[in-house]
Amino acid sequence: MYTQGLDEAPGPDVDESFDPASLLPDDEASAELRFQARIDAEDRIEPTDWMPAEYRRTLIRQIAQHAHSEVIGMQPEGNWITRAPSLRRKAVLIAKVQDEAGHGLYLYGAAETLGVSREELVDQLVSGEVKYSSIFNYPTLTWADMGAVGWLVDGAAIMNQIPLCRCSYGPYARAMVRVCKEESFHQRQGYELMLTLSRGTPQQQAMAQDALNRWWWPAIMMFGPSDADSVHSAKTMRWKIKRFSNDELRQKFVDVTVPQAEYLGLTVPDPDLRFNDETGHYDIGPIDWDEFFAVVRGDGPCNRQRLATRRAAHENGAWVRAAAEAHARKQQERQQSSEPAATGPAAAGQVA
Ligand code: BYC
Repeated sequence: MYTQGLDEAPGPDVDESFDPASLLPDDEASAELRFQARIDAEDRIEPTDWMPAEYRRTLIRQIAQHAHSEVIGMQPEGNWITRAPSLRRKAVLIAKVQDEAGHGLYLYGAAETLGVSREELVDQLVSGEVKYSSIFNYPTLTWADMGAVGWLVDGAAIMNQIPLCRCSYGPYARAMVRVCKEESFHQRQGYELMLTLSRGTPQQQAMAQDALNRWWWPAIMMFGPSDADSVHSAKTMRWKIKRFSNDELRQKFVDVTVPQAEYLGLTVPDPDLRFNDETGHYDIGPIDWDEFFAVVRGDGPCNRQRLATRRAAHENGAWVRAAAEAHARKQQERQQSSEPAATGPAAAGQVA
């Protein structure tokens, strides 16, 4: 509560020489200063270290949203496993979807180190209280979408997540290393699929173009609201959870992806897209923020379906969780009953 004043970057009418930490009780203020000094020195914060309550809350929010995104993110692709056009494509897609499940698990594990339980987080997801990435509320209509999702969605994810490998919170940063390696495989398989289609028949080329047309703007929006509207960026960047702002990452993504589209012989669906010689970056047309916020609010094309599917999977899996718990209990009981009774000097000492 005392730390709320530290949450926001100073507005134009704020005296910037004012130190909000001066409002905190002495020991808490100095703990905050020491904490920020560790962050500034690129030290890693570990679960047992002191941290401001707001840092903990922010990490739980971001890591949980990330975990939920991975879990919900299995649906648009899982939808195509039975319709993959060859055994090789099916095996690759199954592996990718399994990877997303694994990412969700590492991330729930990382969130648990902050004192929240996985059950609590999962309950928040299935009750629809919390967010997951907007991108997974769009439908995958054709096989080409498997290429576009891998190329663009995993491509955007990598751009966002590579800097998270240097996040100030140790368990999140370490989880991101493996996640990024796997995302890199996902991006390449998506691009290779797009390349195959774009070197194929006119119908296959048209499918690839149609998929790019539908996934380009949602992928651009994945990076979140513009910096001006990003409520969390100022503090997460000060705490080195985020290393780049939403707009910076979006620009990096555009700059690497446009030449990839050109190599495929596909057209990015943005009539305003231009390379700007002065800045050395691509300029893009206006983003439809009304669409973004509608999807984030729950009114995207597939929000209700995604959540209903997740909820049903959770309910249908209740017996598996109950069986796993019963098995763990039995094993524990067996272990306890087979442990030799304590004897000898140590036990004698305990009794004494
Ligand atoms: N969709 O202040 P801001 C994946 C929310 S998984 C929905 O800029 P922040 C993958 C934001 O949460 C992809 N909501 O927030 C998986 C906040 O709402 P709350 C997910 C969004 O946190 C399977 C509000 O808008 N990746 O890649 O500083 C297969 C204001 O935003 C979105 C991660 O989660 C969105 N797109 O920045 C393939 C990475 N954007 O919480 C791929 C980790 C923003 O105040 N997360 N919001 O109610 C992050 O890096 C950051 O959380 C974000 C947002 C850049 C996403």
